[in-house]
Amino acid sequence: MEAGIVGLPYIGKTAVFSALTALRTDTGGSSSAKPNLAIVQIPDPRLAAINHHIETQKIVPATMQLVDVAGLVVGASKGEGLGNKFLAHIRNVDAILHVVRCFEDPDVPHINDTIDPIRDIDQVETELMLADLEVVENSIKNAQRKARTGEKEAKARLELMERCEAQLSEGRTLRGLMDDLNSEQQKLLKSFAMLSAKPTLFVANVSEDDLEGSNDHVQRVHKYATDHGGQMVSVCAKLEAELGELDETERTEMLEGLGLTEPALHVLARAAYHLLGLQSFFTAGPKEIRAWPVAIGSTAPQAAGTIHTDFERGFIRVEVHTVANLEEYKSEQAIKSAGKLRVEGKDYVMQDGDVCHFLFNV
Ligand SMILES: Nc1nc2c(ncn2[C@@H]2O[C@H](COP(=O)(O)OP(=O)(O)OP(=O)(O)O)[C@@H](O)[C@H]2O)c(=O)[nH]1
Ligand SMILES: [Mg+2]
Repeated sequence: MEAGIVGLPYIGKTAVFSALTALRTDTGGSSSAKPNLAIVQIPDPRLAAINHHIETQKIVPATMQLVDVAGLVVGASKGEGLGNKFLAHIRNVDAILHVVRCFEDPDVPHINDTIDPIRDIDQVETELMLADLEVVENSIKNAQRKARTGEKEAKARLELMERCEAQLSEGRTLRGLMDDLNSEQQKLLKSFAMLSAKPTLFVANVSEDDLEGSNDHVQRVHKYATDHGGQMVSVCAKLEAELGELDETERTEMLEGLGLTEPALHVLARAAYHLLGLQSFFTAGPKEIRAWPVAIGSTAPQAAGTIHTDFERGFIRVEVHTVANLEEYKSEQAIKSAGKLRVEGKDYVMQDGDVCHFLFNV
């Protein structure tokens, strides 16, 4: 699973990417077509909470893959700039982090000269929708041909594509259509990898003097996100980059000085993880305490399969408790003695934060 950072040129995408990956990538306004790829760790306070009661040699957080796509220019859907190449990068991601410039800084030029996040969002989303419209129109032609021969599957495809065409013609993203579709149609639409259908998180890149995001620009992005089937997180990429340079103690001091409990970046990383439809379960032992990513709604055998494919095949049962159980009873032995250790079978649907011991036979 992979999230992609998307937005207009020079609005802080690489700054957000670098901060998230703690890489010191040079942010000199690259706009190259080669995307930057990185693995991002998902900060999770529950790992330390587990470690408070279970000693271990190492702690391994969950991760997700992140791509820094170069800036999208107006006309990309018609091949402007490195248009089609950019759009192809976006097509491959499972979710979009749409960075929007909300900070004022006369030293940093803006491609549209003024700061207006809604205009910027509109320009980017229009390119995505135009690219989708092209796919939709071609698919309609194709499906019409096949439907004439009585192919049932083609009829369903035609009906869905016509709905997509209507939605896009009204200037609305396919994201907004998802909820109105039945599960079969959703699955079909996903198979087309439409750009404007991808789950989207708007990342408002705010000024250092407006960390709460109370200024007008941020409020407008928030409203837009709510009205257009997206979510929003605000971060100050510049400040996050500075925080990343500090050691643990200095960072805590700086955050306290700002009245924050954790970097906004942590909030962003977790939001992106959820946007990808992922949640974590834990394994904990003397060798390692580890968070594992698993798709929301996965069963216990599928979760076991993320550790090792053999574990899925040979799954017998899983013993489960929670971080809250551990905090109350202080040890896994005590949880068991209190009768709170659950034993679940192959139909068990994993819950976020389950601490697991899998039993399997290979
Ligand atoms: N004041 C201020 N400047 C920022 C902030 N975020 C980024 N910048 C500056 O804005 C400029 C562009 O930032 P980048 O991160 O390279 O922007 P980008 O969107 O990746 O640009 P392209 O890859 O060229 O499309 C750099 O000079 C950054 O230092 C911020 O939060 N505040
Ligand atoms: Mg960049």
